[in-house]
Amino acid sequence: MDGSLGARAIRSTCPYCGVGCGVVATPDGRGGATIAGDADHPANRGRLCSKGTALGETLGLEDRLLHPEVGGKRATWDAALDAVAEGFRHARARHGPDGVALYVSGQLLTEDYYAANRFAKGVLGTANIDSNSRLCMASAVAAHTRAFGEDVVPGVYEDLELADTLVLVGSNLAWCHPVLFQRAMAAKAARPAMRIVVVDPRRTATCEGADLHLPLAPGSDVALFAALLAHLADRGLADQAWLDAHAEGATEALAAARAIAPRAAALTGLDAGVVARFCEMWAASPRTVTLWSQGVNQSSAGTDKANAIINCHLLTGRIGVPGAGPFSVTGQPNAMGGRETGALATMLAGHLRFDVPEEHAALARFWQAPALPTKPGLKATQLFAALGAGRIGALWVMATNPAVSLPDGDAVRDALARAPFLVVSEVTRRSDSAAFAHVRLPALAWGEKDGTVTNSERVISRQRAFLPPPGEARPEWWIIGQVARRLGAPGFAWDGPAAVFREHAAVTGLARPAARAFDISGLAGMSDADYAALPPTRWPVPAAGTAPTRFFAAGGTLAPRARLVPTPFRAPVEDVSAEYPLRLLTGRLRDQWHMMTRTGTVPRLMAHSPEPVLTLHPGDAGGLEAGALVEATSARGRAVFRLALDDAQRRGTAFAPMHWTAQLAPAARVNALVAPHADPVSFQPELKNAAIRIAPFEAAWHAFLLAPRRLPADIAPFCAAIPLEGGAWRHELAGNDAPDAAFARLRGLVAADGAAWQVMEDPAIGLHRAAALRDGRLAGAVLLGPDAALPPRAWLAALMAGEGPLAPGERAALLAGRQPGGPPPSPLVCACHGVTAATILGCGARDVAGAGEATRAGTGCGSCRPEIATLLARLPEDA
Ligand SMILES: Nc1nc2c(c(=O)[nH]1)N[C@H]1C(S)=C(S)[C@@H](COP(=O)(O)OP(=O)(O)OC[C@H]3O[C@@H](n4cnc5c(=O)[nH]c(N)nc54)[C@H](O)[C@@H]3O)O[C@H]1N2
Ligand SMILES: Nc1nc2c(c(=O)[nH]1)N[C@H]1C(S)=C(S)[C@@H](COP(=O)(O)OP(=O)(O)OC[C@H]3O[C@@H](n4cnc5c(=O)[nH]c(N)nc54)[C@H](O)[C@@H]3O)O[C@H]1N2
Ligand code: SF4
Ligand SMILES: [Mo]
Repeated sequence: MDGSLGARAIRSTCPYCGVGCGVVATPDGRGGATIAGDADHPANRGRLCSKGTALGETLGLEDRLLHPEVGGKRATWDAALDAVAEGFRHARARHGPDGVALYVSGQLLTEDYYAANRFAKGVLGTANIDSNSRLCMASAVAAHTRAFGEDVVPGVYEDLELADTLVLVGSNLAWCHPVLFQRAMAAKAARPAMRIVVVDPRRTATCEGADLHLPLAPGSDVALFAALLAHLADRGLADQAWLDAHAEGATEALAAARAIAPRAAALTGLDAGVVARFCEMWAASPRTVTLWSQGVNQSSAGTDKANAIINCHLLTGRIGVPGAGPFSVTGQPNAMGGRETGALATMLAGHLRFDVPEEHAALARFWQAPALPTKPGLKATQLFAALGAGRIGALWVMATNPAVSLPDGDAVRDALARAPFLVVSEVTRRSDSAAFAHVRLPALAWGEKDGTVTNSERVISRQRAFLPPPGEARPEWWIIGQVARRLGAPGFAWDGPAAVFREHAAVTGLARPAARAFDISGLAGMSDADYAALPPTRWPVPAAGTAPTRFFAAGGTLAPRARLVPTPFRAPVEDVSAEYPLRLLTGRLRDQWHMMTRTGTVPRLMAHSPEPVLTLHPGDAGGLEAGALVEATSARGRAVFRLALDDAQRRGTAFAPMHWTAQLAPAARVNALVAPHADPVSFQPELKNAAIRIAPFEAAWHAFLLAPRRLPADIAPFCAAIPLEGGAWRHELAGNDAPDAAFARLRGLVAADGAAWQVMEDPAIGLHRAAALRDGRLAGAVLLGPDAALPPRAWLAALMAGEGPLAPGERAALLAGRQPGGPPPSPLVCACHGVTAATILGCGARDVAGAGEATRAGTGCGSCRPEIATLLARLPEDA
């Protein structure tokens, strides 16, 4: 399968989640492209989710960083590269190799990741290179390594479809790995006996397709899987022959599990009958896949949680066979690539180990790196603590936004502000972290860069360029190589990504004669043309011998032997108290990607959840009303959100999204609340368990403001900026100054010169409304009142994009915000076809398929299908 298809279409890979869907991009010749699913890619066979479908809308250059900057001023590449080299030379001379660092990302291509790791460990001689994968996959990596001796995902996606029971633990698959979820749902539709179980404190969209939901207490997964392990042994399901041949540690692991099992219901807060039912289902189904994600990994017991899951598969030998196995899904498009290149503080490169002298020596020789570090470096949270303490003289951040994504967010921002020398490689000018940088380097973005990524099932796919490089943006591997050579390093003379890849592939053969699961040395001799045409390729690809599709197949060899690990129960580090009575779970929304630098400016993707919302169970609301602004406070900091009430939320917990930053909603940065407590084995921080309290956000006024452009997000103590179709922006605001003064100030910001204003004010009740008209069209509006109960926004927002002059009736209705005779406002459900909840509820259909036929809702990417089902389920029987 070649990269090019016909005249202009190019195959590439989606830059978002670890499913790694293949796409076909057809550039329009004007800097844009249409994006479709690649029917030939094994991950998705043509499917895409809402984010993948909207990729074509993220290609604009408006916010792009297009030129290097030094000290906030545009610089030539030579000057910028000299500055970076000099900054690192100086810092290393002053602080030693432990006083310089790189912080990188699972959104780098494998080639970039390889170059960064060789630069840090081989040239700077520091192991201080860590990745945002520390916040994401570190617990899975540590658990795999403990259980299998190496970081290996045994199974493949097809196993999800072949399983009789699919257990999803701490995974909101419907929103976060939508195409995998769709594959699982299609398998269940074809084989209704298939069972899906969701283990998550919240009833998420993923539960819509589930047969059983276990809303366990946050952090208690180890207790559930301890109960399961004991149950499996009691039922005589331990596969003794398999254990004898392939594994060790079963006795100790079982003893630890038996010590917890009697308390499983109490510790998980689940009904004992539900725990028993779960154990029965798992036990009765030899073909079981237990898939996990961040509800497991992002925990101070993350590694134990993952090993508790793997233990159950090892005890029963349910691993490495079609339809069975533990399955850690990766988050980022190239989370796996970072693990393969070893661009983490705890790894060397290519699954080579710090603690094996021959492997260390082989790599030092290969890289001509006499100063190759001999022990692990600082992990993400330690790295930023060291930066704050003045122990890091130079830091280079690539393709990640630590100011927002790391826990203890305010302290991280302070550390970045105090960094003696900070380099940020970015694609956007609007990143919270780049704002602190001394040197900003413009990197190529998706669609422009060229290389490989590896998805959750070990399939290496090409990301291919289909757009020309804009401005002076350059590939990351090139930038790194230029700095390395300025520091006098040998090597780094690559003429393209293929050369980098070949070098990386060669490293994976260095462990020989020791056996290594991760071996792609068979690709080390690939020609440039082969690389250009590389079809999706699952590792391993050894230079000689056969490559298994699944690792640890029964009867196969395990090298080294698998290990069951005892996992004693530990509660989350922060406990709730009278002062902080709620547990805050954080995570993702369906249509947003991380810190929103790409998805946050696409109106269609912002329409589903336009504002940062904190969700509580109605029983925990304590008189607070949905739609109000609330302030969450923890021992670390505070953040402000719009309140939603939902009985899908577990009592005693709150949920808030991770996505908002200082760019769009400065008060709603959730990591201001989260402490940097980390798992003692993986050092992955506990991002899902902050103890908080909620109080009303005291505001003298609330408002929304429509403007033809985006306004700075610091115009009010609470601001959430929302892009609208047609280029205008909506700003949800609240503040504490005098309402009339705020109103005048906000009107000034709309600044519609020469506009005619309609104004309505009743200061006695704190009501101030104004709409600006230019050429008979709505050019801006400020609607301000004493509380959050403001007029609806949808109609006015649509008018901002309208073409012709307003009708008299429309003009008269502007300050009421309601279209004369129009439908009541209703939230958007289907982002692909713009279908609202009201339309779906009113269409007469009773099921998702019927609603699709009647309204097209759910017939695009399908990501909203669980939500449509939930909506329809709420219809009364006789409706
Ligand atoms: N739409 C979208 N998709 C994405 C991303 C995105 O930003 N947006 N990011 C990608 C990335 S990098 C990642 S890592 C993945 C993450 O994918 P997921 O891990 O599926 O997503 P999260 O929302 O972080 O968390 C999953 C669930 O864990 C639950 N949870 C919290 N605490 C616990 C617990 O103690 N036990 C259990 N069992 N569950 C718990 C939460 O309620 C939440 O529903 O998504 C990827 N896909
Ligand atoms: N509270 C809480 N915090 C979390 C999580 C959580 O669940 N809860 N999840 C954690 C997880 S799993 C993850 S993965 C992290 C993600 O957190 P981050 O990595 O900080 O999130 P992104 O917004 O994806 O950051 C990527 C940055 O790189 C830029 N970029 C995009 N493409 C390129 C490129 O090609 N080259 C370069 N140089 N830059 C590029 C983007 O503009 C963006 O600023 O957040 C973590 N933080
Ligand atoms: S599931 Fe969606 S976000 Fe993930 S790779 Fe596929 S299209 Fe991209
Ligand atoms: Mo992640």
